[in-house]
Amino acid sequence: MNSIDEKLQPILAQVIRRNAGEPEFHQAVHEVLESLGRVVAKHPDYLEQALIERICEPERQIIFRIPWVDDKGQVQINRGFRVQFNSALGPYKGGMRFHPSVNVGIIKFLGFEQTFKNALTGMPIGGGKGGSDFDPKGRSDAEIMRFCQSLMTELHRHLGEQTDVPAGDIGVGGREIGYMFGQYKRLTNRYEAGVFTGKALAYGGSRARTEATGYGNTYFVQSMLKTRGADFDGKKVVVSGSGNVAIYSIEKVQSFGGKVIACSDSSGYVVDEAGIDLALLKEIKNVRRDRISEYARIKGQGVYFVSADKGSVWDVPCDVAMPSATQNELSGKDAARLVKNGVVAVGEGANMPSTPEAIKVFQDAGILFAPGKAANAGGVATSALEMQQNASRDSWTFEQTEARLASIMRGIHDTCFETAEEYGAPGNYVLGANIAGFVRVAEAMRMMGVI
Ligand code: NDP
Ligand code: 2IT
Repeated sequence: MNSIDEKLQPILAQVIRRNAGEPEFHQAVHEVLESLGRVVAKHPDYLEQALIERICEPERQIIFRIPWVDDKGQVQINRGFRVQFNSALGPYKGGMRFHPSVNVGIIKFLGFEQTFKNALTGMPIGGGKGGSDFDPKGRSDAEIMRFCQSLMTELHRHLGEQTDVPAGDIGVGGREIGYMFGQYKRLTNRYEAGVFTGKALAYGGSRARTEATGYGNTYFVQSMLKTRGADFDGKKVVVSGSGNVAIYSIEKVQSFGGKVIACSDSSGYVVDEAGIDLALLKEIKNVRRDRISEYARIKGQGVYFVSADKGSVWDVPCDVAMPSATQNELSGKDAARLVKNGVVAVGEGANMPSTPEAIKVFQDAGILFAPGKAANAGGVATSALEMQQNASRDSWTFEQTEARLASIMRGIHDTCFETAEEYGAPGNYVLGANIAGFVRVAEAMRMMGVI
């Protein structure tokens, strides 16, 4: 791990003291503070005005009870969260995650990262994140609907198209957004389309939003490869996960001539040297909502499944790795194996999927490494385009929307690349993303006084 400038160490100590038992949040703050030593050397006023301390403290944290009745008539209780992290650049913006592992520390790390990510997009959006420890696996449609309605019965009072605009994340896709938006509309008696993004096209969604995160990460990796005169053509790619981000990364990589040979879910991974059959994967995951082992069972000969207790998808040799499942899914050991097997680029589709040890291994080996807050920003950037279409009561074509996404991703790549050079760390996209994102938020806050 790189060290933190001694002027910034008390800030980390304070964050750890104030947010005890929240290791993911500490990890996310640690990484950003590592990058900021070079900034405070140039701008001591950021320290004098306590801008870094202020950015590390969420503006508001909401924790609430979600009671609901399951199909057997039993009362279930979950916990809901919304962390409204920073509104210097616009309304709080960020997804909702439904997963049993969700707790306040995880939502806080995600909201913190989101603040810088959203700043990097150049769009007028602040940072926030929410979710629940609800586990959607095995739940009926009716249960999902009742849960979403109960959640929104509390959360609606904290939202608004100018206040806080949620979207999807792990366990939250079009179906859940529909139920949450429907209940919001009912409770407020307002058709406020811009209060949610990731909506279906039928009621104010944007074309290309579903695809945007995976497509965006692929565009980012393409830009990184280009700095070394390379491209995706003929490259072997491994993508972890098989959810929204993974599926649309696979789709775009394939369209660029890359061959995705493995993907996973929490139960294990599949390898298909002929290239993942995306139509089958979409059918298994989006229609049947089944496990990844089904892919190997249906494909048969030559395609195999390895369960999660027997190995990791990062055991599969590849040229490009795109971790697209969850935080800390790629360890230092995994990174060392990937490097040994000849990986040349890593693009983080998920939020904080590589551990600090893994990032160090990649950077020491001179691998092109794109941190999630830059590489997966295409999702939220397209959410901002959805808000723009809602505000103007307009609807753009797929081509027009994807062209905006592609140009935003190239812009983020170039900003990170150039910022790293300017601050004396050429090729370090982590440093470039952290500094460029931070400076945008800090400048806006400085101009607004002590807020
Ligand atoms: P989905 O729910 O669609 O898919 C998540 C995938 O990751 C599933 O294959 C899931 O497997 C796997 N996964 C989730 N948790 C774990 C875990 N603890 N261990 C192993 N595998 C796990 O979510 P998304 O594709 O939307 O999100 C994936 C990542 O991308 C997250 O980190 C999210 O924060 C990030 N992201 C998402 C954006 C979006 O627009 N959706 C935008 C930017 C980032 P299983 O089904 O077995 O649980
Ligand atoms: O992590 C993320 O950027 C998301 N889950 C998408 C957020 C959004 O508001 O579109």
